[in-house]
Amino acid sequence: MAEKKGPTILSGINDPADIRKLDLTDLSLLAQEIRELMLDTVCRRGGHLAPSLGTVELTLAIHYVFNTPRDLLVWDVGHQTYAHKIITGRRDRFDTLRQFNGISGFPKREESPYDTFDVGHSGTSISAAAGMAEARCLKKEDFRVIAVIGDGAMSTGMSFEGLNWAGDRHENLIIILNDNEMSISPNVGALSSYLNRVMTGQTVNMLRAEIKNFLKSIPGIGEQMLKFSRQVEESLKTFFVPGAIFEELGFTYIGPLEGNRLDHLIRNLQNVKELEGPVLVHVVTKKGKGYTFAEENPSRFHGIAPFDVCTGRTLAENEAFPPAVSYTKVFGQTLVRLAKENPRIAAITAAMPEGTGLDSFAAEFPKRFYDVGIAEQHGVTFAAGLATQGIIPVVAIYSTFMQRAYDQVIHDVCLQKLPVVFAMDRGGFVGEDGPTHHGMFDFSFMRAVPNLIVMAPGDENELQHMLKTAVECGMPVSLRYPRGVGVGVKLEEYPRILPMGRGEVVFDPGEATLAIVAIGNCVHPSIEAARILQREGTAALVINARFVKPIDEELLLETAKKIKKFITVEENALMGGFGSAVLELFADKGVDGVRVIRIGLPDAYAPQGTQKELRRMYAIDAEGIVEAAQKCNETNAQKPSR
Ligand SMILES: Cc1ncc(C[n+]2csc(CCOP(=O)(O)OP(=O)(O)O)c2C)c(N)n1
Repeated sequence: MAEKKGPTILSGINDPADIRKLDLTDLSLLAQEIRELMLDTVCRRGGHLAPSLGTVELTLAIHYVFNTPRDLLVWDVGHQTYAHKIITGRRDRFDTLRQFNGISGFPKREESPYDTFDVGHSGTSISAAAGMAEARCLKKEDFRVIAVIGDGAMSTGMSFEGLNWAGDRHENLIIILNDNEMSISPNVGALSSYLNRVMTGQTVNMLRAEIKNFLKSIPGIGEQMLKFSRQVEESLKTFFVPGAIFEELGFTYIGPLEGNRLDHLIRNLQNVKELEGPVLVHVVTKKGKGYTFAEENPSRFHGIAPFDVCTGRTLAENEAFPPAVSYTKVFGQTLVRLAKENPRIAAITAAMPEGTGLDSFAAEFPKRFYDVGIAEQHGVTFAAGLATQGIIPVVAIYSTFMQRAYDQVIHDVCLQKLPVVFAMDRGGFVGEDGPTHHGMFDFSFMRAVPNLIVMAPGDENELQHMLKTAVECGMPVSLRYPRGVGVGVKLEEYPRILPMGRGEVVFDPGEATLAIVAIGNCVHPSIEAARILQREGTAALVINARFVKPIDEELLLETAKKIKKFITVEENALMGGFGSAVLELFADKGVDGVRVIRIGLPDAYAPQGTQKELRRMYAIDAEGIVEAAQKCNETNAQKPSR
């Protein structure tokens, strides 16, 4: 990286208005300085480096040409907005990126007037921008609305819905398609292939060749017509425009533009600004631009943990003793193993083969592996279709993105009792990606669905058993596990089937006066808490519930006969979650005199921070469980005796 010398151009940029005063040379230098700041920050903080490196010129050009924040700039996903953040008054706070109490890695309305829409999930920009354009009309105001969307996000159902709407409304709306041919992994699907043909000029050439062949084949007059067609070649070019698909949908198509060239972008955007109606600007950028490791491996640098700039290796990879294996890895390896034994198992991802750990499955069983693109809804119903034909689909989608496909879970899978397994990674706190990405609702929303079994393993070893149980039970199953490494327990050699709906006592100090009933990754902190409590003189029994549904009624009711104080622990919203299931059981069965304290997430969006910080903040850790137990003891002690 360049040494810091003297005042930089960036140090004088406090607002996009400052950018509009620069000439092209200084703008190019500014782009370089922004990249340096990004690299310097992300290598320490982690984050979405490759997407943000690719959009530096595009960001500068948009703010240069348009009158932001009066003109509204709407980003899709928002993981490519670091340059936008840096030039819109957040340069000095950029070092706090993704940290607890720091600036978000995504646009956030409360952070800046330049952030017009909170975002983190793909495919929202066109609809949100269309809504803003409509509001402009209702309010009789005059400003531009510009949505920036990647080629991956363009493939979501929502984007198609938005295009379908906006193309027919004829409102002024600019959609900038940032095409880098990548989603997180290489992009998939027919739209992606089409864009690729547009970029390489194949569509125009193919059509031209086809027409020429056709003309030649007409006996007698064909050759003459061909001559004539050469004369009208120019008009042919414009007739068979690249991007015709968008033209047909009602957009004026401009492009493909070179998205990492400031002069080219600025000149073209200045023209676009004058156009009326819906416009689609196709911009081609290089993901990871300016940092060789990211250019060469944009998937790896899509979202990266802290890393060494010189080697491109993450700090964890540099450690002599790698940490315990991740849940993701155990999931991926176990599925490969199960699929070897059972040829009916298939795996589906929605654009996240590496993130979900399905890359190993894809390598081993390419014919049984499906990357459907950022299309969670399609992925789930596609799985339902497979299941009707005797296939056992395992749909690996992060908890937060499964929210997209809730109707498909209810209507297409569970209503028909189809044996689809929903493997949901990133259940609970996701960490630095923050509120858009925490998986804090799945126990609640999955629990409510009839025919669906809801389970969560207490550790990585149990994940193996649960996956085997899930693929063999012949029912729809929701299986969630957390982001990150497991607790470090030994992995048994053979995954086995667990008894359905049965929990397990995992810590019994004898003569217990308190029962801690935990689910998923809260089991181990509960055991740790019980050990601390034991030293303090409180005997606490710990139950690994394993199943949110069917809940182990027998174990819980038997326990409630002897123990009158319960603490439930979950990394999920308290509303409708696991603790609620326990309360409902006790209420429905008329269990009297049992005090239940629920630990979990309150009715609020959790902020960003490390998982550890967030667990401390919400007291979903051993310390929090001990505090709850003490509170439970105090309230009991304070109760007036009758
Ligand atoms: C609904 C949803 N599913 C999955 C993701 C995870 N995700 C984040 S970015 C991304 C790829 C986006 O690709 P593209 O829009 O082309 O942007 P690029 O990163 O290439 O700039 C994916 C799959 C998400 N954010 N939202």
